Amino acid sequence: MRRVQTTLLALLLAASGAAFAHGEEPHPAKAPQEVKREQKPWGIAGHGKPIKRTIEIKMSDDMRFTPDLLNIQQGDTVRFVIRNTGQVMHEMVIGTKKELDEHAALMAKFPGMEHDEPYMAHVAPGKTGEIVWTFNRSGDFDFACLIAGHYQAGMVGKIKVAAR
Ligand SMILES: [Cu+2]
Repeated sequence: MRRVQTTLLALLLAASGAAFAHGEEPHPAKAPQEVKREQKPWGIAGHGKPIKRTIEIKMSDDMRFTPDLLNIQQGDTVRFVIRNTGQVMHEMVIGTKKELDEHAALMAKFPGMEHDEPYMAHVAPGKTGEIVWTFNRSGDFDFACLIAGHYQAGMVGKIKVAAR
C-alpha cells in the first residue's frame, strides 16, 4: 500500500513538474481532487472550508446566467451549484474582467483548448457542476462563459464582494 502511494505521488509530481520540498505543506485532511490553492485577486479555492452560502446558477442557451448579479461578503466561502439547462456546453469561470477578456480571446483563437482551475466549472447539457470558492478579497469581479462566441454574446455576470 505504502509503495503504491509513493509511486502515485511520484507520478503526480512528474506529471505536474512541480517543485516540491517534502514537508513544506501539510497534507489536507480531505482532498476530493487535487485543488490548486493559489491566491487570485478574486479569492482562493474554498475546498475543505465551511460553506457559508450555496448559490444556484442557471446557464442557458440564450447566453445568460440566472442570477447574473451576486452580492457576497468578504471572507465567505460559497458553493456554486451550476446547472446547464441548455442543449450545448456552457461553463462558469470567475475572474477579473481583464483576466476574463484575455482568457476569452485565447478561447476564441483555440476553441478546443482545455483548462481546469478551481474557479471554473464546465457543465455539459442537462448536468450540474460545482465551484467552491472563498472570496477573501473585496471588489467587483465577473463570471463568464468563455466558450467561443458565448462571452462575445454577453454570457457574463457580476460579483460584488463587500469589504467586511
Ligand atoms: Cu456558454
